[in-house]
Order: sequence, then C-alpha cells, then structure tokens
Amino acid sequence: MTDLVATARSLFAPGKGILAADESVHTATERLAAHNITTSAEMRRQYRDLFIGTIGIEQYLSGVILFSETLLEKGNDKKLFSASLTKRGIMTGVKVDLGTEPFPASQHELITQGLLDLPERIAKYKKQGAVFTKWRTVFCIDGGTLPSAQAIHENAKRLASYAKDSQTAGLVPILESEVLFKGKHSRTRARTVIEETLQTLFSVLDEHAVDRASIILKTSMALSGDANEKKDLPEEVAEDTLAALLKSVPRQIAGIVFLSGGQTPDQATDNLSAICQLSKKDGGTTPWPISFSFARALQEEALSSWKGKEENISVARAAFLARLAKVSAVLI
Ligand code: 5MM
Repeated sequence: MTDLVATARSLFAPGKGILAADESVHTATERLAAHNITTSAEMRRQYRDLFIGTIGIEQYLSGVILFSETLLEKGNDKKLFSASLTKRGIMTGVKVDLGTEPFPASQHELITQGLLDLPERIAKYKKQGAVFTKWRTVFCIDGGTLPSAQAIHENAKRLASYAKDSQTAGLVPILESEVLFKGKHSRTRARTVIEETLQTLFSVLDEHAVDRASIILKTSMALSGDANEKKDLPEEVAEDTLAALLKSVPRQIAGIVFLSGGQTPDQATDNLSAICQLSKKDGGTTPWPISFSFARALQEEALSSWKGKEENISVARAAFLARLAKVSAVLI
C-alpha cells in the first residue's frame, strides 16, 4: 500500500469523519452575517478557533479541511491551527479550488477555476502542513435540461487534472461533486444527475490515469429539491443515494464522504444514518467506507449559540461536540 492510500484510508477511521471548515472569504462572510456577525480577518480567525479549538474533537474527527488563509493562522492558544490539529491526531486538508465562474458555453452553469498555478500552490500548502486537498464542483438542476453534458464534462476534466496534480505532489485528493439541493426537482431527478455526473467523472479520471485507490469522493445525497413539497423519508434518501453510487462509483476508491448541502443538522444526521444502515444490510452492500464531511450541519447550532461573543464560546463548543457525537454515532 502506498503512503497516499494509507493516508486516504486513515481518514475513514471508525466513527470519525471530516469537518469542512474551508469557507472562502465570501462564504464565511455569508455564514457569519446569517448570525448578525460582522466579518473581518480577525473575526474569521475566531470563527475557525471556535471549532478547531474545541477540546475533544479528536474523538470524532479524522480530518479538517481549511481555507488557505487559515493554514497560516494561529488559534487562541498561539499555535498554528494545523500544528494543533496534528498534535491531536487530526489530519489537515486544504481547499485548493478558487471558486466558480460562469461556464462560457452555458452561462447559467458554473465551472470551477484554479488550475493555472495549482502545482505551485499545492507544494506551498504541503510545506504549511496539509496532507490532503479538496476541489469542489457544483451542479444546479433545472428541469430536464441542466446540468448540460458540456458542463458535466468540463468540470470532470478539471477535477481529474486537479486530482492528478494533488497525487503527484503526494497529497490525497478529495473530489467534491455537489448537486445542489436548491430547486423544485424530484429526488429521482437528483439521483439521475448524481449518476450522470459521477459516471462522466470516473470515465474522465481513467483517461487522465488518476490512481483510484487514493481518491476520496465527496458527494451530495439524492434529495428532493428544497422547493419541492415532497419531504423525503431517510429510507428513501438512502435507497436512491446508494443506488446511484453503486451504479457509478468504482469499488477501488478509498471511500465516500457526504456533504450536508443545506440540510438541517438533524436532517443530514438522519439521512446519513439511514445510508449507513442500508450500506451494512445483509453483511454490507457497499465496497467503500462511508463517512461525513459536513460544514453547515456540523457548524449551524454552534454558530447560533456563539453569535461572535466570547462569553458564548463554551456553550457553542458544547453544541458542536454534541452534534459531532450524534453524527459520529451513526457511522458505527
Ligand atoms: C465549507 O464550504 C466549502 C467551501 O465553499 P465555498 O467555496 O463556497 O466557500 C464547501 O466546499 C463545503 O465543503 C461543502 O459544500 C460542504 O458543505 P456543506 O455545508 O454542504 O456540508
């Protein structure tokens, strides 16, 4: 087994998952504004410290994905965030894409950017303590027409190029393919789009000779859109999500982590629980380990308690730990 494969597999330690704390400046500003917190670089540092500085997270987390800015910062304990994670046995990852831009061939769709100086940036992040990376592509469902085949293919090519660069540098790549929850679409339509996007992705990854064994897939669950009146049962979500993944994802990859995508913390936890239960039915139906890489579903309750105030830190951290314990429990 190569070092890269060993690192990828250790991110799936029993009962552990990954905290996505890699909000870009724009997204962090939005998340904090939703709780009436005004953003500044210092406020973003405190926001990161709220989660990374929580004592006991190592019981539930194998890794944390950081935004590049955070890699250079220190927590309230005056230690670099990455060093404080490493000391607790938690691996540091970094978001390496530079966000999305309109796709020239189909202006209503988004394409992820950041390939130009990627090898240099990855080498720098490695020196700063990162052992894994993440690149996010995003697809919006619009009726039966979007996402278009061109957008799916272009995003897959960029994910493949990124994955190759990350593996060459010796960092495990997490390939995030997000099918947005936003919209009126049915769960069946979401399932079909997950299948289409992942089937294209894995065929393009093979064309680029990306080593399957050291990649991690970060995916959405198959859900009815948030503007659809239909409320999915966790068992329905589990059935469609696993059916799509079993049809589209090769057995050799290191594992699959789920994003929460704007679901409430309870909804994301219940749906992940149903997915894990179904995956273990009859002695195990899935060839890859499954875990979580949530951002919002892990952070929301803590942010509501914190409100950017020092006196609320301990209550907010207790809420974060309580949610981590619930999500971790469904994996076992
Ligand atoms: C934490 O947010 C990540 C970065 O997003 P931006 O590029 O918009 O700043 C994002 O990739 C995140 O890792 C995933 O969307 C999962 O987060 P959720 O909230 O869906 O679990």
